[in-house]
Amino acid sequence: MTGQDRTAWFSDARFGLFVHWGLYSLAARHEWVQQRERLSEADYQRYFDNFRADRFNPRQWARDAKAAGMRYAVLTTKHHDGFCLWDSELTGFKATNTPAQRDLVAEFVTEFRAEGLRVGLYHSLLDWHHPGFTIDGWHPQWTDNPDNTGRDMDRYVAYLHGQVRELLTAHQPDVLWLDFSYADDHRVTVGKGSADWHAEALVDMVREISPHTLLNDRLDLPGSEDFGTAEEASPHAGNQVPWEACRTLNGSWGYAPGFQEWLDPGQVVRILVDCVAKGGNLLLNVGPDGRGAFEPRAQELLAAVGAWTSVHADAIYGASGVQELVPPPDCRLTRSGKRLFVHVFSWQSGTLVCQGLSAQYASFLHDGAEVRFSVVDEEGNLPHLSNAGPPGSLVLHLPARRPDVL
Ligand code: FUL
Repeated sequence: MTGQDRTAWFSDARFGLFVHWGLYSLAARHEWVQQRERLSEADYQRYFDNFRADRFNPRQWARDAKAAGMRYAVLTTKHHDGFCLWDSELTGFKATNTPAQRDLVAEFVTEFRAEGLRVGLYHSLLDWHHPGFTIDGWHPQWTDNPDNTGRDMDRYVAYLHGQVRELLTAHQPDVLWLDFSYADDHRVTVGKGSADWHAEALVDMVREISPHTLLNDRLDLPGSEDFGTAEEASPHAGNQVPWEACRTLNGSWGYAPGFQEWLDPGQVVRILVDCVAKGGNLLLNVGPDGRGAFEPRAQELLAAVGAWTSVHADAIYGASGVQELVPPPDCRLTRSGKRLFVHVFSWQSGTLVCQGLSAQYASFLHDGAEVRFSVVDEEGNLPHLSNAGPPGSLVLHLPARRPDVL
């Protein structure tokens, strides 16, 4: 299967859900809590012993994602702490050995697919739990064993490949989201790039077992990726490969109620539009709580975003970015076939001058109401307005009040 065949659905889908869930969700203060607070294995074991997942309802997660207008979802099967959400035969450090006693990945895949969503699996290349993983400068126990005595990266890599094989074989995911290599970090000596993960063999295995699975770019093996990733930012326009920006709602990927600065639905919509206008996707994260539920405010936010995406679907799904035109100030442009969509981020009542645009008809997308327009004459004037803009510019006549869609 060619890369383009594989990515067609992805470039149409535009909007997905990222889910970070694991033992760190019980600590409730960031998914890197083990490293940041230098927690001992014993400290961390308490979360394993109390991981019940009694409010885990993946059908509800899928419905919340669908309500927002998301078309796919990516779940952390294992984050850097090494805890596995599925029933891996290669470790005892897994959800089926906690009080939860459930294969959470299998349930997630089944329920999301049943709701018509594509599924992606995030899998960490790093592993702070595996005894073979060569400790680096970010590891909680690094200071205890800086020489990595007794550690064996080959053993870890065999484990990593074996686990990816398990996931691919069981689920043939639509996306495999590996995370991450850190080539530019001077504090670490391993995990810096593709050689440490035996990345070529890993990619061959992915292509062989599950040819339709999309791979991200975090193996640092140029040419192997189906899409690029950006974190907490949108890349500039003009990227050649498909790309996806992933974003937190409040600065933490894992559940962290203490992180109070949340994006509001309007900000999320603008981030989504900005991504599409630049030719990319948005993967928006929700960190379920320690019992497996989405917080009410996350559900409310997803529903509010969905109220917008449902009436603006034509401008998002299957739409592309517009590189060749300069949008009016604080606006974004997306296109679908012959239809061009002008997204007005800050409302400007009166006239909105759109240079380089022409139109036969203009309307609001949410309700189909006509938007009247004029074209600037050769002297730069409109019938009732001089110096309206460059000759030939399309001028939209907007109502004083912004339509109340969000
Ligand atoms: C990063 C990770 O270290 C974060 O915890 C998170 O998973 C983010 C999406 O990728 O590289």
